[in-house]
Formats: sequence, C-alpha cells, structure tokens
Amino acid sequence: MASDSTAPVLVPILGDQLTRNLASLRGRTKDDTVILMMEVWDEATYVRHHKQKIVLIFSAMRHFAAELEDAGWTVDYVKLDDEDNAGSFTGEVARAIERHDPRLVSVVEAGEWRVREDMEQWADKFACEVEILRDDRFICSQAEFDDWAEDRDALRMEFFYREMRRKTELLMTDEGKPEGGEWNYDSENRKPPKEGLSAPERPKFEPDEITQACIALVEQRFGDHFGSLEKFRWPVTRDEAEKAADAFFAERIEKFGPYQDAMVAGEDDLFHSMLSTSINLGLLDPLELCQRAEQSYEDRKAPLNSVEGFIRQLIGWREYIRCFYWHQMPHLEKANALNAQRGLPDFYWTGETDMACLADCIRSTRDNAHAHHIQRLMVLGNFALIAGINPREVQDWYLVVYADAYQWVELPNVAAMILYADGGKLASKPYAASGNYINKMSNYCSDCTYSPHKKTGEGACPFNPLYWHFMDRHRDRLEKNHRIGRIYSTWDRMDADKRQDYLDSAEAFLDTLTPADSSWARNA
Ligand code: FAD
Ligand code: DLZ
Ligand code: SF4
Repeated sequence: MASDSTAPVLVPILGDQLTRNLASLRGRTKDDTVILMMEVWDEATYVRHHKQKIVLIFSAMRHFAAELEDAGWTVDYVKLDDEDNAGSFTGEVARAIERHDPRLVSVVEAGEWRVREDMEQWADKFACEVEILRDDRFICSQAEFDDWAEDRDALRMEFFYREMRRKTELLMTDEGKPEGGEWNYDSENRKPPKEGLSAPERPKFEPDEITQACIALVEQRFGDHFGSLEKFRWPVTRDEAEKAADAFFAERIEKFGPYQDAMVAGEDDLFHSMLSTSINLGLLDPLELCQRAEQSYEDRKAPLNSVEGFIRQLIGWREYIRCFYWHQMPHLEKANALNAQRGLPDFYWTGETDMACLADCIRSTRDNAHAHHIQRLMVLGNFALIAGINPREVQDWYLVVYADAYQWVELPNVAAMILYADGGKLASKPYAASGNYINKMSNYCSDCTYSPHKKTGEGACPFNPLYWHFMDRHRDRLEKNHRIGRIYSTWDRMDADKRQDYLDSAEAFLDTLTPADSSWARNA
C-alpha cells in the first residue's frame, strides 16, 4: 500500500457514471488523480445485450475518456481487446492498483446489486484504502426512501412523488400547493392517436470514428447478439445528448402529455423524449431536465399536463423505481407471486408473429434498442402477464433488448410493474388488458390478422381470451382487489358456455406458442 501522500487517488468510473459531476471526481485535483475506465468482458456478457447497447456504452465511455483527457485529467482506459484485460471490474482495479500504487481507491456505488456486491469486497481484497460514495445523481437517498417505506404495506409511487415534488419545489406554488391544484394529471395523458398522428423527427447522430470503431468491435465480438446496428443514432456525448434534449423541449414536449399512451405503427418515438439512454449513462442530469420542463410551462410553451407528466416520470417513477429496487433486492429477482411458469415465446426474439401490435413493438426493439413506455407496458408486458410467462425469462429479455436497460430500472418495471410478481407491493393491480385497450390506444388492429372485436375462436384477438384466462386462473388473489375485483361480476354474468369458450380459446392459442431457446439471452 502506498503510504506516500504524493501517491495518487484511483477513481474508477463505471460505464453508467459518465459525468464530471460524479461524487468521486468532485473536489479532486488533476495532478493527484488517476481515472480508471474499463471495458470488461463480464459486463459485456452477463446477458447477451442488444448490439446497440454495447456500442452505446463503449462509445460513450471512449468519448467521455477523451473529453476528460482534453480537460487535463489522467485517464487509464482499458479496452476490451487489450491483451491483458482481466475481464472484470475487480480484476481491472487490482491491475490498476499495481500500475499506480494509489493511496486511495474512490468509487461511486454501482447501480446494480451484482456489481455492488463485488465492489463491497474491494476493501478486503486490496491492500489499499477503498471508499464507496453515494451516487448523488439521484434526488432521493436510499435512507430517505427506507424511512418513507417503513410501516407501509404498499409502496405507491404517487405518495412518494408528492414528497419529491415538495423536496425539489418543482411545480409548487409559493403556498406549497401543487401547480394547477392537482398533483397528477395522468387522466389527461391518455389521448388516443388521431388518424395520421406523427411527430417531428428527433435528432439522429451519425456514428463518428469512435462509434464506428465500437460498431466494428461489436460486429466482430458480439455479432450473434440480438438486434440490428444499422440504425444506431444515439447521442454518445454530452453535447449530442444536450442537442437531443433541446429538440425535445423545442418540438415535442407540448404534445408529450396528451399522447403519452398513444401508439402508432412505424412511429417509433412519437412525442417521447428518447432521453433515457443519455440520462442513465450520466450524460444528462434529470433534475436539470425537469427544471427545463418547468420553464417550458412558465414560458407557456407546453401545457401543464405535458410538463407535470414529464416531471412525474423523472422525479416520480425513475427515483421511486431505483429505491424500490434496493429496498426489494435480492428477493425481487426471484419473485413469482403468480407462479407463472410458461417459457418466453420465441417471437419475442424473432418478431415473427401475426399479432400486429407485438410485431411492431419487437421490430422497433430490434431496430432501435428502444420501445416507448406504453409499448413496453401494455403490449409486450401485458402479453407476458396474461400468457403467464415466467418472470426470469421476461426479466432477461428486457435487460438484453433495451439500450437504456440496467437491472436497477429494468427489474422493478418488469417483475413488479408488468408481471405483478411482487404480489402488489408496487402496483395496486395487475396491468392486464384485452385487445380493446390496444385497439383504442393504437392503430395496430386495423392492420392485423386478428380482430379486436372478435372475442373467441378463429380470428379472435388473442389478448381477449387470454385476458379472461388470466382473470379466471388468479381469481382467488384478484377478486379481493378493490381496483379489479369488480370484473368478476361481468365474468359471472356470462353464461357457462361463453366462459368455457374463452378458456378453450386461450388454451388453444397458448398451445401454439413455441418457447424460445435460452441461448438468446445468456451464453451457455
Ligand atoms: P419518456 O417517455 O420521454 O419519459 C421521460 C423519462 O422518464 C425517461 O427517459 C425515463 O428516464 C423516465 N421514466 C419514465 N418511465 C419510467 C419508469 N417506469 N421507470 C423509470 N424511469 C422512467 N426505463 C429505463 O430507463 N430502463 C429500462 O430498462 C426500462 N425498462 C422498462 C421495462 C418495462 C416493462 C417498462 C414498462 C418500462 C421500462 N422503462 C425502463 C421505463 C420507460 O419505458 C423508459 O424509461 C422510456 O420508455 C424511455 O424512453 P423515453 O426516454 O422516450 O421516455
Ligand atoms: C452495460 C455495460 C456494458 C455492456 N459494458 C460495460 C463495460 O465494459 N464497462 C463498464 O464500466 N460498464 C459497462 N456496462 C455498464 C455496467 O454494467 C454498469 O455501469 C454497472 O453494472 C452498474 O452497476
Ligand atoms: Fe394486437 Fe389484437 Fe389488435 Fe391484433 S387485434 S393488433 S393482436 S390487439
């Protein structure tokens, strides 16, 4: 161990910590700091990430390292193909300690359980002091959340969100009341798409030399992973991410609110911000984005339902989901309250299905490593829920396919929000819906082999019988739920033949599903 006070401080920066405002960098001086960034095999392969996700992370890391070096920092950057690459964060930090003989390793806590567990061993493993700092890019600390959650059976986002509004003073009047009188304008976020609804195209960033090198690396080393690289246009630097944010605030936030739940075939972005990849990497600060949104409202450039809706996603859902993850881990990963055991259908990977809604969402996922929230929730997620797909396979799929996916944000959304696998700690009811919902909120059904109006038998939208099959098989649990229990009186009013028809149609459809090979998601 270096006792010498002139020895440097080693600051490892992980792939989703790409900001100069990181707690481990603040207050450090350039001449006694070595920044360590590592492309490692373990991270690139713990699931078989979408190709765009690996390119995005490596390219953003390489750009950030170059930006730091230009600003005069010493950066020790380990590339995936470096000969002696140790393959893991722990292995690379050990090698860097040998190279630099630091007096201290100062790192910001990892966002994921898997990595944080390893990190917590560093102090014992290394003959060098190690400090693990809180990730203060998030507004709510875990201690604050745990306090709030204590003695509550159900952890509803809505009440947490009000606390965050008070804490940040976003959209609050001088009297401490919510702007406009209501905390939440969700009921104004559900406008169905009108004919021909389309949004201005978001800025697309052509791959520069660094990104092209990452594309070549990924084609060579991960060429058989899911997804296409052809449409890779994600922001990979802070400048690009800021341009993407500028375009959102200039052109799309106005309609973000009303059309938040709308879906249009081939319109992959609609009025969504498309900023999650940049926010999660650390290229954009969520609080600053919320302040910009609030400014749009004050400048009368966007209505309250859009601005409140956007702010709710960030200081409400995003913050809440992260704290919920740490509050519920590690058991959340194994939760399966509904005992769902069916394998993930192979069409989630191939996109080959006659169901037009699913086919479009999977196409967008393959082409862009992205699908917007309502597609993830009410099409892809709803199907997995009502068809009874086992949570582990659904979790793997979502973690693989989205460029913004890290376990801390993916897992609560999948296990708790879409699959109700936590038994209702997060969601007050399962988000189960029939074809009627998708028909109302999208134009998918007009181009589908199935009819949303047909309830059972040949040509019926599979969501219709699956919905009742789901409700029937979970009656014991759901009948007691005050938000969904009333549906059973509709079921009971149907004559017995009709009910049997639904159940038979659902069974017949489920029999047609081919389970996917697990090698899509994980290496053997
Ligand atoms: P917008 O619609 O413009 O929303 C603004 C921002 O709010 C997003 O950028 C995001 O940072 C935040 N946000 C919105 N909803 C959520 C939410 N439910 N949880 C956390 N943050 C939210 N988001 C991820 O970042 N990574 C994931 O792995 C991820 N997995 C999801 C899985 C499922 C099953 C579901 C239902 C949602 C998931 N989400 C995930 C949340 C949401 O779908 C994406 O954040 C959003 O689609 C990103 O696109 P956008 O930036 O255009 O979002
Ligand atoms: C997702 C990912 C991938 C694919 N590769 C790397 C990598 O090589 N180096 C790195 O620092 N981070 C990578 N990441 C993001 C990490 O998985 C993420 O920073 C942590 O796991 C969060 O806990
Ligand atoms: Fe999807 Fe059913 Fe509509 Fe087809 S009819 S697009 S399967 S909801």
